[in-house]
Parts: sequence; C-alpha cells; structure tokens
Amino acid sequence: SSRTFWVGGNWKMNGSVAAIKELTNTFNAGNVSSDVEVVIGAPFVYVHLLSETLRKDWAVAGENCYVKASGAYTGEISPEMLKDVGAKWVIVGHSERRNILNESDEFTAEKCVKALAAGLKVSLCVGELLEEREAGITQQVVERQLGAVVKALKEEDWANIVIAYEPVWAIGTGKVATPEQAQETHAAIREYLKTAVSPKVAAETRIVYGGSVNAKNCKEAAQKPDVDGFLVGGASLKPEFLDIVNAAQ
Ligand code: G2H
Repeated sequence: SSRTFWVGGNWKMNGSVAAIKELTNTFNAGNVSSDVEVVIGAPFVYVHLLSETLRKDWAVAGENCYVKASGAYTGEISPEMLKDVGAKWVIVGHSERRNILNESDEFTAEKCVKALAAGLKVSLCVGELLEEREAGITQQVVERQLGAVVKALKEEDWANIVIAYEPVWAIGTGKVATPEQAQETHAAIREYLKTAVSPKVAAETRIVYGGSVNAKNCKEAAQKPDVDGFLVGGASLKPEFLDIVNAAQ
C-alpha cells in the first residue's frame, strides 16, 4: 500500500540522561531500512536532549501535551513548546492518560486539534480494557474514542495522524494480541474511517499496533494488511527496538 511503515517508541516515564545517551548511540549506529518512519517518544524533560542527539532520519515525540499555547497552567507543556525543543510528533490519548489520569475522549480530541494547529503530527492511541473486550464491545469503545476526534478534525487533518490501536489488556503485560486480533480491529477501524471521515482517509491513514510488541512477535503481525507499524513501549528502551523497526523488511 501507499502507507509508509511507521514504528514509534514510547519510553513512558523511563530514562535518565546517561541511559538516553547510551540508547541514542545504539540507535544512531543501527542499520535500519529507509522505508520506515521512526518516531521516539520521550519524557518532556528529555525531549530537547533527544532531539539534539538522535539520528536525523528519526523524529522525536512528546508523550502528551496540553491544549493551550502558554499561560497560567502550572505543570503543563504546550504543543508549541514541544515543537520549540525539536519534537515533530506528540502521542495523544495513551491509555495510561485515559485510565490513570482520567482524561476524557473530548479532552483527547482537543489535544489533537491543538497539536496539529501547532504543527506537530499526532500518534493517537485508542483501545479497549479487558472487561470491554470480554463484554464484546471493543469496536464500540474504539469508535467512541475515535468519534470524538473525527468530530473535532477536518478531513485534511488526518494526513498528520497515525492511529495506534493498543488493547489495554496487552499493554506492558507480555500478553500480546494475536496478529489476527490486531488485523481484525485494524480492519474494523479502517472500515469505520471510510464512513465517518472518507474512503481516502480510510485508505491512507496508518493504523499501528501497540501492546507488548517485541523483536520476536513483530514479524508476523507486520505482514497483516492493515497493520502499518507499531507503537512500542518496553522494547523501545532496548537495542531490540532496531529489529522492530526492520519488522517489515
Ligand atoms: C503500549 C506500549 C507502548 P508496551 O502502551 O505504547 O507499551 O509495549 O510496553 O506494552
């Protein structure tokens, strides 16, 4: 397809100056395909360091942002600030923000709008909880999460969005979704985009899988027609991330 394979790292709240320098050296020396778009999400305080030291064919992401450019919002970080220190992307709506920080679908959608307006690209995370999968409402949950964003964006905005499908029961648990489970939900998301946005956006938007992806399990999933890459947590803190970048090769 015309969809360039996309692999994101999400370091979450991990790292230190020393550890990041070491990992960056490993990544910078890695032999990876030029057919892959690679983005590394780092904690806010390390975004500047990473954007100055990371190989220039890879991009840096913030892991979150606020919905204002500046002002009296103690402790928050704006998309404009992320851009100022070299980020090209931001991760929005990660399940840890939705579920631990109680961020709503609407707040998440507003972050997408403000991040895009500031010139950042967005890795938009969606995904169901274990009890939601067991209740058979995976698709409803994902469509509710996406629906808030669909409502807030214009059609052309979708060129700067990558959707990360991350079933919450597979996150950091070692319980990876099967390639068939990922493909099934990705195909359903694409079908939803066709009617909710447009056939063009459905065909062109990258939908990547996240949740316990590692160097061993990525190869088979990468072959599925609607799996356009990965968002990688734990394994993005290790040299094996380079193998995941090359998963589709
Ligand atoms: C899902 C993923 C990265 P992990 O949160 O966003 O993390 O690969 O550690 O499950």
